[in-house]
Amino acid sequence: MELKTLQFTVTNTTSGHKIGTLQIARPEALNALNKNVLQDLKLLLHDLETKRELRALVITGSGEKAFVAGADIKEMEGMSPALAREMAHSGQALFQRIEDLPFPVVAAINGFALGGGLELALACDFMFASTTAKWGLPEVTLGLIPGYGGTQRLARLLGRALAKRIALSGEIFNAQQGYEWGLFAHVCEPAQLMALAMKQAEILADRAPLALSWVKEAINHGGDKTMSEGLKLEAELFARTFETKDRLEGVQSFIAKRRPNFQGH
Ligand code: DAK
Repeated sequence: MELKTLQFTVTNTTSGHKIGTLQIARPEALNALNKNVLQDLKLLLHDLETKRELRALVITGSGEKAFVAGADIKEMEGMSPALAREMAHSGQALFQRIEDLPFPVVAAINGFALGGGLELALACDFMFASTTAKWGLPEVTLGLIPGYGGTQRLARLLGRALAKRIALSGEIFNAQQGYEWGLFAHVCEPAQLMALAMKQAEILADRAPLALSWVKEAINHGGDKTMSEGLKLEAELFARTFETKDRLEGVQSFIAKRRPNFQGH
């Protein structure tokens, strides 16, 4: 698989699990999401979904200035409404596949995360940010609205009032504001960001993989249901853990006072 706009590497943790690092690699355009990046993301996702060997993934941007400075504005100039609709549907489907990956995905925000860049981060499970992070949904300053799921995910994550404050103003916010609003799980110095995100990924990689995938499913899909439907989904997934070998391994390792070794079945 040849990726022109992404750097993807797999490393083994000290426990022998595989974690991936994905860097959006168009530093000359502050990693803006053009057609090539979206195409490469599609290829990579297909590979990740079919191989299913990763236990966690960290997504970041190349260079020191940006995570992703948005969808590529230069590609939008002559776009027809029909093409824009098609792009929105295919981009949304792509980001949904990121959200639905069966392992945790951490976004490491190393600078600008604007528009489509923030939307990409919102499809991840949570975000670590460096003090240099600058984030927001400036689409309205261009006469656009977010088209890759931003209005929906941000409102679900922070509530409607904050989502409107952010998406209607088009303002650019700093890392501290993101932390105070609960968007960023952690803020650190730029030099520490990748090491901390990788350490977090390593911790996640030691957890029971099926349990992680079902926590994601319960939170991501339960949140769109009524409380009673959400609880039903949780009970169903909880019961499913009792069909797994990892559930036995977890309980037995606790009783034997040793570290569990989860295999993902
Ligand atoms: N697209 C294309 N190129 C970009 C870019 C972007 N979003 N952001 C930066 N670049 C390019 C710049 O044009 C410049 O290229 P050259 O001029 O050197 O060729 C290079 O990256 C370096 O940027 P600057 O020289 O501007 O760097 P500064 O440090 O001075 O400024 C900045 C950094 C982030 C403040 C500035 O670059 C900026 O304002 N960038 C645009 C940020 C922005 O508005 N992002 C949101 C874009 S709207 C859709 C779905 C979703 C969306 C749209 C459509 N459909 C389904 C159709 C989402 C829309 C968005 O994301």
